[in-house]
Amino acid sequence: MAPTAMITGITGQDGAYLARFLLDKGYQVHGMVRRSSSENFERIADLAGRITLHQADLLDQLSIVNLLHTVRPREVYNLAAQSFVPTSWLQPLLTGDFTALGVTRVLEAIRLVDRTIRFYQASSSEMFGQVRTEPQNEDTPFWPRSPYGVAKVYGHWITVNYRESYEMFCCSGILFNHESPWRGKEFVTRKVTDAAARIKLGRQDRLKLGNLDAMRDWGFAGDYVEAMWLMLQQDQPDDYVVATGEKHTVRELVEIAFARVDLNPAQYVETDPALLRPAEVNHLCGDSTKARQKLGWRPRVGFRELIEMMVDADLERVRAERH
Ligand code: NAP
Ligand code: F7E
Repeated sequence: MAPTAMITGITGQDGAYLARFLLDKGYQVHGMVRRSSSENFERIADLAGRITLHQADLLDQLSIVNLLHTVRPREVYNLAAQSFVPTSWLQPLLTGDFTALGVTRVLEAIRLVDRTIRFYQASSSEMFGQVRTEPQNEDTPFWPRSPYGVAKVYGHWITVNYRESYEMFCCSGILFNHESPWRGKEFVTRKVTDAAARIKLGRQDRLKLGNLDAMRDWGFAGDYVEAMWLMLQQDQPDDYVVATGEKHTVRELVEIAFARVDLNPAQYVETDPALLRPAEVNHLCGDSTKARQKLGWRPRVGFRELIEMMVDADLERVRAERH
């Protein structure tokens, strides 16, 4: 019989890639979506009929319990979160409720309904924050720099705790930044690739950015969802860093994106102090040796290829827009 998976956050970037990955593996895929007055299923629209969506909310314990009773999955991937770092300063309590306590609600539902369900938690390199050592691996101490990062540290440790307390199969994937043409437009990669496309096509004049010196270890989301799945196929649950091991500045990202459309960024890009963060994560670079050795995982798409893929997709999308 086909294995069944339940994805929270299926409408997000990673949910859309993971749903396709699991369908290709022969899974029955179920997704949890929250109620909204207007549907926002753009990333999974073409999967209609192949996946089953259910209304529930990370804020509502009973809805998650009922969902697991109905679906009875073998695997649960908890991808839902308030995931935008700047919003976490504007809405720190809501971020804590979704991104931290939401994890406990899913774990409690699993504990009540079926403790053999395998659980994946979407942890983040933002937990390392003000990094102590480089590159960061599973043993690097956490020093989160935003309410989002703090909430993810809670989510990570509660996942470890349910594994240790109840012998549940709980894994925490500490994923470094991963991007794609489906990345939300507020994140810096997509903001830049979308702007490069719009400026090239005469639909935008300027691009305002914050800290151009920030460095990130950017990979491709399509590669990273494979690591999530691999973690749940092992004999023992564990935690893994997933990263490329290369870091680049926001400035380099801008240069590659604008070069792709033959434009000089100096003519269009300006910095705006309003986009600087109250506390910045200046640089991150991951060491995914454990994932490479134990899971046999490796990233396939490099940084330049990723940014060029995103610019090309944005050019196509902007060209197709009516104006
Ligand atoms: P995303 O595009 O922002 O998607 C977030 C998802 O969470 C959306 O489907 C959203 O639904 C859902 N959600 C938010 N609040 C919810 C609630 N109260 N109840 C139910 N669903 C809710 O994020 P992503 O980039 O795919 O990331 C997936 C996960 O990995 C997140 O937990 C993120 O924090 C984590 N992560 C991401 C990265 C990265 O670089 N992408 C790196 C490390 C960790 P709506 O469509 O209704 O808003
Ligand atoms: O910022 C700098 C900004 O918002 C990256 C989330 O998926 O990855 C993501 O969090 C860097 C920061 O991602 C702008 O200051 C400069 O240093 O794309 P971002 P993030 O904050 O790293 C982690 C792993 C997650 O877990 C999160 O969910 O870019 N930056 N200028 C800017 N960033 C934005 N957004 N906008 C700018 O104008």
